[in-house]
This record gives sequence, structure tokens and C-alpha cells, in this order.
Amino acid sequence: MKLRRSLLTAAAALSLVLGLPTAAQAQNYKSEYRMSLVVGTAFPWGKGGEIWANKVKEKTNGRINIKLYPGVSLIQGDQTREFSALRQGVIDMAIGSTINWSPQVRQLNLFSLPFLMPDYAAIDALTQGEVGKDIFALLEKAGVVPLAWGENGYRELTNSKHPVRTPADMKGLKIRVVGSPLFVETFTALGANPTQMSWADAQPAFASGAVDGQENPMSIFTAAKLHTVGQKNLTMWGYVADPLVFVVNKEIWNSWTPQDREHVRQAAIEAGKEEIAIARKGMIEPGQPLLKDIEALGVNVVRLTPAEREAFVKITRPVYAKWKGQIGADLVNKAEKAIAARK
Ligand code: X2X
Repeated sequence: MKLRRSLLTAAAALSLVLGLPTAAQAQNYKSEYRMSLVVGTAFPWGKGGEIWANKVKEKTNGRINIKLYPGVSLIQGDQTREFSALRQGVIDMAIGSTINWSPQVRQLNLFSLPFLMPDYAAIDALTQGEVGKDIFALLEKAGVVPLAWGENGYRELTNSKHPVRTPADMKGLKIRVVGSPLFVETFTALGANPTQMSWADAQPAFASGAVDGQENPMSIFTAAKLHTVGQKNLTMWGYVADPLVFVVNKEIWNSWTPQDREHVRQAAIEAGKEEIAIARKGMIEPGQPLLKDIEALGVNVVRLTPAEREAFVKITRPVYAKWKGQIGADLVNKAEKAIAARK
């Protein structure tokens, strides 16, 4: 009896040294963890989820088993409720867009400020710098554990009616938007008629013609085949890009051993890097091959001259100024400085 007990103690001590979960800890592990995503593995975003899950499984020797729930199905497709569901434990982990979480964390609206980030280096200057750290601290304070950055991408404008080259061309276009009131205000300033709906509701609305247009990254456009639902006019304006954030629910995080937490964090960082490369594929190479593919689908691609683009910047400036205050002038100033100093 005594021998048995000391053997058990020795085993527990050894487990601790090796960073393995003891029997008691392993009992706290769920047989499956639920990862929420808006889109599935046909999209860079969903692919990133798959990569993260596979890396976690490998690094933890199968102790942490993750199942993907694309279509934000754990919350019936209601993507702007994802952050609350994460906090409440309805969702164990997620890769979420800053847009979808901005109703709960107002500072995430930073990335949705029209024409803040002129190029990919500007996105990196924010997410990989001090601003990224500040945002992670805010997310931590809001009750989740942020681990790594990913990317949805630059959100370009499409519609079924006619080419858009000037703000005047947007007059009266019914445009589907998601997320915070910032989007409604931006598209109202542009003279369009914005309507807020989830991604799940948006696709049938394009197909039926209930809405004329939308804004999403090119990887979303192609994987969702938006050209088949009337979206034949594309304007490359690069007005907003949404980063993705890899996060875990706090209680779930605390239920894991320190070593397993490190595995999950490392897996997220690696998966985030890979996901960003996939998301940018076809957009950063000379000649932007993905745009050629899209043109080959019969889509009319409008590439704005700098002067034409400036007209869109100018008309949205009052919205930028107003939201700079709502987000927090200190954070926005820091972001503007980081972008100005980018390499
Ligand atoms: O709903 C969208 O537009 C999408 C898929 O890009 C997001 O979840 C932000």
C-alpha cells in the first residue's frame, strides 16, 4: 500500500517534470474542443483553423483535440455574437475577424477606419508592433486569451449594377455590410444604401438581388464564387482590411497544463503565419495573378488611379475623424505613427 502510494507520487512528480498532465489534470481535458470560424477550409481563414487544429493535435500528442465549426454554427450564424459566446464558454476557441468582435471591443474598429492602412506593410506595422500588443491586452481584459494574428484581407467593393469609379457611382447602391455602425456610417457617407446582415444571410440576398453589392477580400470572393450571384463589378479600393485573431476561452486555457498552453500558443503563431501567406497569395505577386483569374470569370475589375482613390478617402474623412474619438485618439495616433514609420 505504502509502496503503491509512493509509486503514484513518483509518477505524478515525473509527470510534472516532463510537463505531462497528471491523471487528475487529464480528467479535466474535454474529449473535443470547439473552434468557431465564419468560413470553412475552402477559404484561407478556415484553412488556418485546420492548420492550427492539426498542429495542436501533433504537439500535444492528441491530448487536445479540436473540431472546426465553420459558418459560426455554434451561434446559428450570428457572427457578431461570437465574442460574447467565446466569453461565456459556448465556444472554446476561435479564429475571429476584428470586424465581428468590434461590437464588444470597440477598439477593434481601428482596423475598420476607412483608408487607414494603405498597404500590407501597414497592416503588419499594426499587428506585429506595439498596437498589436495593446489590442491583445484589451482582448485579455475583455476575458479571452489572444494568441496570434491571422488575416482575412483587403475588402474590395463589388456590385451587380455597374462599375464604380467615383463616389457618385455608389449613389443608391444597396450594399451589404457586417459589424459595427462604423460600416453603416462609412457607406452612408459614400452615398450608398448600406444594410447590415450576417454572411449567412448575405449570400441568398445577392442571389435574389435583394442587395446590390458587398465588400470582402478577394479570397472570399473566389471561394464563395460571388461572380455567380451577380457580383460582376469589382472596384479595387483597399479601404479596409480585417485581421483575424486566434483566441481561447479563459477557463479552457486555465484547464490546460502550462506546457500544453505553450503548445497551443506556438501552434497558433505558426498557423497564423501560414494563414497570412495563404490569404495574400495571388495579391502580392507582380501583376496580382488572382485578379487575372477573377477577370477571367467575366468580372469587370476597376483599378483606381491614386487621384480617383483620393476622392473616396476625402468623402469618408468625417467618419474617420468621428470614429477616431470613439476608438480612442491615443490608440489611433499610435497606429497612424506606426504606419507612417513602416518599412
Ligand atoms: O461576413 C463577412 O463579410 C466576413 C466573412 O468577411 C466576415 O466574417 C467579416
